[in-house]
Amino acid sequence: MKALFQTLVVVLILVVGLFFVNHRLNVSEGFSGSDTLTIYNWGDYLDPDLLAKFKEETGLTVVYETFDSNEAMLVKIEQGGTNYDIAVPSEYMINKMIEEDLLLPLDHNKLPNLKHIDPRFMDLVFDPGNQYSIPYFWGTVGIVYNSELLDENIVLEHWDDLWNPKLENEIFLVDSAREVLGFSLNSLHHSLNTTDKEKLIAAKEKLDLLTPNIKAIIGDEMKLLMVNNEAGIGVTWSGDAAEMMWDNEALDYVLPPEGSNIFFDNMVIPKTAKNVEAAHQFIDFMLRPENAAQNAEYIGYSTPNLSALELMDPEIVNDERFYPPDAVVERLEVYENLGKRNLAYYNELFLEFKMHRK
Ligand code: N2P
Repeated sequence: MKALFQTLVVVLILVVGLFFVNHRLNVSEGFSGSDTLTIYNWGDYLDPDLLAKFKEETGLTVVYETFDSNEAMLVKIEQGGTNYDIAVPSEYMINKMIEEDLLLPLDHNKLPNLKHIDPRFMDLVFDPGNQYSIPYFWGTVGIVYNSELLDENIVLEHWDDLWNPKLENEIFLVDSAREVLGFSLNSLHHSLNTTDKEKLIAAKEKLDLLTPNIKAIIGDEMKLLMVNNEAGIGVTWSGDAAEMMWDNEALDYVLPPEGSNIFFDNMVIPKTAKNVEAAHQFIDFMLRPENAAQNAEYIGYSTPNLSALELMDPEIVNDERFYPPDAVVERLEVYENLGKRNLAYYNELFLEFKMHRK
């Protein structure tokens, strides 16, 4: 009898022990279970107070990870090491992920706040009917510059102005293949969706000539460096520029008239998600006007949420640099999903340019 009791106690201790080990492993590996939501977002792309609010409202544990390019995000999701419940890719990548069967169709009945989204941002070609993705932020690629640091004769209006020999070591570039090859293509009056090898090589060679003017090719840290007057010019995304401009009044943002990129970053649920219910809950939480407005005022990107715009500081919403009028939007191009090979070629050229920078 005593032996049986001892055995039972040992078994009980083992079971309880295993339960805790398993729980710890799950937490540290970002495992999504019924009480956990795992989010994969761009760096600096969500007000942390909103995350706290979501946790408090739902009682869920949130695991939050960030990426700095669509390509890096794709690799991580394809590898499947972590089961993300939410990711926030851009349009061409969403299209690619749909094609590769990596996304889960969304249940619009669970998204009552979807009605707040401006119809202009719904039903776009990369995801007809928004079957797989829900608008989060949108923006452009442009030039942010510091009028106090630059010689007053320097004009920054066109992409070609970046190649001015007087701008030696003055430019930060965002570390992203399509953005950098894109503006070089635009400077040559080519589409930033071209798949023509000659045009792409010409754009890459033109970038090589920009090398003396480039101070660094970087990610989110560009914001702090520009705010601290470390360089006069940055080529980056609009919302990052807006945030810099809030902290440094000498900065301004231009969209060159020969064209640039307009992007749409949407929330998706990867097929490997473990907590589909909570993922829908999070999407709807972010669609709530007061939350979308708070997020946009914190992050600086443009919100596609019409009801949120009404709650926001009119100075932000009426700023045409970040909410450009239709006439400007018409000059902008959305990245298309160019297919595996072409995307690889863009990445290859960008890598070559970065590695052989003299
Ligand atoms: C970086 C967010 C960039 C989003 N902070 C560009 N698609």
